[in-house]
Amino acid sequence: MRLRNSLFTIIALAGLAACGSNNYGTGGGGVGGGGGGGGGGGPVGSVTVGSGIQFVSGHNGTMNPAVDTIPVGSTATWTWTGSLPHSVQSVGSPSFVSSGTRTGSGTYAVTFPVAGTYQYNCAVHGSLMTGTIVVQ
Ligand SMILES: [Cu+2]
Repeated sequence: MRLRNSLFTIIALAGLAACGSNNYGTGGGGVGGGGGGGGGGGPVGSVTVGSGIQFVSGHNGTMNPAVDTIPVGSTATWTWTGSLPHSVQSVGSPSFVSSGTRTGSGTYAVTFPVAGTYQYNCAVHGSLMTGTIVVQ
């Protein structure tokens, strides 16, 4: 009887130790997972045109190429800033309707009803200034 009791105690303690170890591991993993989200934090599909020679994703901060992933059927919106002339010019296939060249301010919006990877640049600055909209 006495032996049986102490055996039980040892098993119970071993179980507690394992449990503590598991909790510690889980906590560490949670902290590590928090590092993933860098960037602008704005809505998906919002892109700044300028102020220099650049497209900048308002969502994740990527530039030249500014890369945004949006759901099928949603809209990408480009907003002009700065004093240089720029445009949003679809290149390659699949394509979308390009904007005109404009300077300083204003917006251009395109709705993407079909999935695909849409590449664009600026008609003024060409391959110096690029972006990609991934529709999925
Ligand atoms: Cu440009």
